[in-house]
Parts: sequence; C-alpha cells; structure tokens
Amino acid sequence: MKPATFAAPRRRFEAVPAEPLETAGLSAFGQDMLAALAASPRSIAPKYFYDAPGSALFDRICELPEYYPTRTEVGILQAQAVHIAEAIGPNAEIVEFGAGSLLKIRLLLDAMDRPSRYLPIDISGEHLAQAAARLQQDYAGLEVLPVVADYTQDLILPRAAPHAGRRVGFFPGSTIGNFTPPQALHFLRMAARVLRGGALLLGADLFKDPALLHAAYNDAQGVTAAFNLNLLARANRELGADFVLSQFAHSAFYNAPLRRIEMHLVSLREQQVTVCGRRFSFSEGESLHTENSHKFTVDSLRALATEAGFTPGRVWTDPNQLFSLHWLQAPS
Ligand code: AVJ
Repeated sequence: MKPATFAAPRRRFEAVPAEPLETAGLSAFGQDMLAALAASPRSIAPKYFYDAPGSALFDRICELPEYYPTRTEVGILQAQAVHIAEAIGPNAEIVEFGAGSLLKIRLLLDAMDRPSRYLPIDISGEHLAQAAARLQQDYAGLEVLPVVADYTQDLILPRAAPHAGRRVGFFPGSTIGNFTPPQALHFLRMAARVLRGGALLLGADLFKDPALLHAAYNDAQGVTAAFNLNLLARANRELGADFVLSQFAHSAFYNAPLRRIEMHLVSLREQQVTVCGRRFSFSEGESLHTENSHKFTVDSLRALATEAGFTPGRVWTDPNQLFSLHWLQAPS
C-alpha cells in the first residue's frame, strides 16, 4: 500500500447512508443477511446453508443420482487410497476444512500408516460434535479434536503434536469452488500458512458438459431446491424473518463465461419481507444469489494453487475425468 499522505481532508466529503444498518448484537448470519438484502444485486455466502437441517439436506444431495461429485470423489479415494496414504506418510496429522459428516476421512484413515491426530473444522457445531463422537468410537487410537470455526475467517489451530509426522490438510468436495477466484486465493494462502511444511489434498470438480452440471443442481426429487430454500427457513427460525417459502423459487444454472453454477432464490411476485425488524421489498423475478460452484480444469486448479504458494504434485482423477484430487506441497 502507498502511504496515505493526502488522505486526511477526504473524510468531510464522505456520503452518509440515509438509514444506517443497525447490526450490533446480531449473529454473523443476521449481519450478513441484512447486508445482503440492503445490497444490489443481493448475494449471501453459501456457508449459511449449513445449519443442522441444511447439513442433513446436503447429506441427502450427496446420495442423489444426478449429484455425481461425492460418489466420484469417494471412488477416487477408494481406488487411490494406497497411493494417497503413501504421499501423506507415517504419523501424520490431518486437518479437514469443512468436515461435514466425516465419511470421506475414514477412507484415508483406513489406508494411512498410524495417523496421529485428526482436526475436523466445521461451522455446523452440532453436526460436527455428533460426527466426531462417532468417529472417535470407531478409531480408538486416534486423537480426534473437532474445531468449530469458520475457516473463511482467519484461523488459529492448536500446535502440532510434539512427535507427530507432517500436517496434511484435506479439503474435499470441491468446496474450493464456492469461492470466487480472489476468495479461493485468500483461502489457499491461509491454508499454506497453517500447513507450512506439509501438504494439502484438495478436491476440485472438473468442467464438463453443461447439461450434466445443470442436472446435478436441479435434481428431480427437489432436494437441492429444499437445500437452497432452507436458507430462508433458517432466517425465519433464527432472525424472526417472515419469508413465505412458496413465494420463492430455486434457480440453478451454468454461467459459461464465469465457469460456474450459480444458485439463486427468485421472488415469484412483488412482495415485502421483514428480517430482524427491518422491511425489504422484492420485485417479481428479483433474486438473492446464494451460491457459486466454480468448475476447474486440472491446469486451472494447479495454476491457482501455485499462485497461492503451493507446489502442485500428483493429480488423481476418475476414468471419466469428472472430478480431481490434487496433492499440493505447502511451502516450508
Ligand atoms: C459443498 C461445494 C460441494 O458446490 O456442489 C451441492 C454444494 N450446492 N448442491 C457444490 C452444493 C448445491 C456443493 N459443495
């Protein structure tokens, strides 16, 4: 940054908002929801999908016939477990970002040479506590240390155990795709810092026929629609909002120039809603943008990781090249 030599006189001319948003004392969700509704266009971070009902809906998405990423990534983990475990090495400590239901990690743990400690990080505290308790029961010799945190904020982790092997990050599911490119860089730089001297095993969904992408986010049973609409239901539960869910529609489409699926909640009519005691109006067709899910090529992902300071290593994919798992060496 340049020194702010001439900055001082500027303040006099700053515009004052007509009605400042009163957000003190609100939850992060409340603050971000109010900010989203006050902005134009309206958009909110997808991390707020994952309250307990939303996490359960996401688990159902992973089982859908149209939603190929989870079963494809699990297939790669199963087929390559021996090679991945070899790359990880003995006594390693695994840090998982956005651990969810802790199913994928079992495949790694079963193949690894005496894993020492496992730190699952997730924003959904209740869901994480239950999943961590189940995992601890099944892996008695492993130290399971769940961390309830938002890893998009600056993250402080416990020190590595004294006799542990290297620390390896695990970020499966292509959650990296939920970030815009600058946000992804920010995340990867943070990961490089907490994994210093170790590595990151990163899952990334690959670009493919847009019809297949479209189907994966518009399933026939409507589970993805319910997952998207749960954001409004959550606002009703937690923020005293009065969204009428039947007056909003799930919309998901492939944005070709930006190489991403976008999910929106579209107002079906002109309407007013109250959130945290403030009123907002929606015109017919106006949307709240709830998620981006970027799609990568093997090379675009490796370039992004390199820009963040990692050295890309092996890449494992499935026979149909639907999904990729990347070994990324962290800086020392
Ligand atoms: C959590 C990022 C893996 O983007 O595909 C699934 C979330 N959204 N269906 C994705 C999601 C709608 C998912 N990730």
